[in-house]
Amino acid sequence: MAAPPDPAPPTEGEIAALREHLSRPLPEIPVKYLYDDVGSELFERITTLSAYYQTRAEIGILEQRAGEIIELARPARLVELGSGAGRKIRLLLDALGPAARGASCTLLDINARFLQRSIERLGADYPGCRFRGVVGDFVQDLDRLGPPGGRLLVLFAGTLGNLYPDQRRAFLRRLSAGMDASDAFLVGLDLEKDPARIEAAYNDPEGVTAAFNKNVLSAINRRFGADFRPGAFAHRAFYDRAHAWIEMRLVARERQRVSLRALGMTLDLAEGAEIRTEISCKLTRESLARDAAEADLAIAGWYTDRERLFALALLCRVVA
Ligand code: AVJ
Repeated sequence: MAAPPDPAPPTEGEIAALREHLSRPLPEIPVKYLYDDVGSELFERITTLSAYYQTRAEIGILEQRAGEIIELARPARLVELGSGAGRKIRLLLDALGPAARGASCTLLDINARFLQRSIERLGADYPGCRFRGVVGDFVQDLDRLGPPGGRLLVLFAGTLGNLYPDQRRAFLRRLSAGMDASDAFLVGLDLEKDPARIEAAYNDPEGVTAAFNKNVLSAINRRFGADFRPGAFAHRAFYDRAHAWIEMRLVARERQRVSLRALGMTLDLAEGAEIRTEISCKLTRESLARDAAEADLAIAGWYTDRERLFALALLCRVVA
């Protein structure tokens, strides 16, 4: 299959959204720009770091409980949001067993190259299953996931936590509105815990998370004709107890002016000025149940690792 084309130039909507984010009292860069080719590779490296417990914990739960989850959901179709390298979906496909033959599996990811690679590899390893790739954003492109009925929708890795609480509730409402009684939603959640354990996972001594964070500036340079100097920024990640989220920021090491050609904008930053690049909310069963109820969803299955670091929740529509 031919290499995916270079991403199209930014749309007016993308330009307006970035301008709005960078113009906030605390300038921000939308989290999706962390996942260009370099960023997606760096995230794969993060998942192998000893301090980053989330991936190991989630895979451990899936290895133990995927059979139960499939038994409960009985899906004819799998739909994964933010599929990345496509490693975890394999554990669900394996749990489907012979039923994987003739099943269909749709993968949605913001990175076309990663998506194509996953589709090719999965297609080779699960010959009877029909794979389809959708390049898109899991928040905006829910309507491109096919009709309701018999689907297990999946969002792994704690990626739900990248949404602000109001965005999370809106996302769950929209997702639920597109589901019927035979659909289910499996979501991975990083759980609230000792802040020191969380902060260690985002401040690894290997410096991979710092590189992942700074790389977003190179991605913005390429996509929007900006002239950020990643070396002129320091990585910062800290736990915000009030909001129960970890936050990544970039701190200006010196006073600087950045021009963003595509936005027709310059950004003046004093030494020590910060740009927010990611939040990652940590949840509890109770906080998820509350948000789910608002979206006519209920927790039908709750699966955690022994240390209760991470959870997988199976949500189903509340049928009146
Ligand atoms: C893939 C969004 C779940 O928030 O933990 C890893 C991304 N950021 N290290 C997370 C991430 C910094 C990760 N998610």
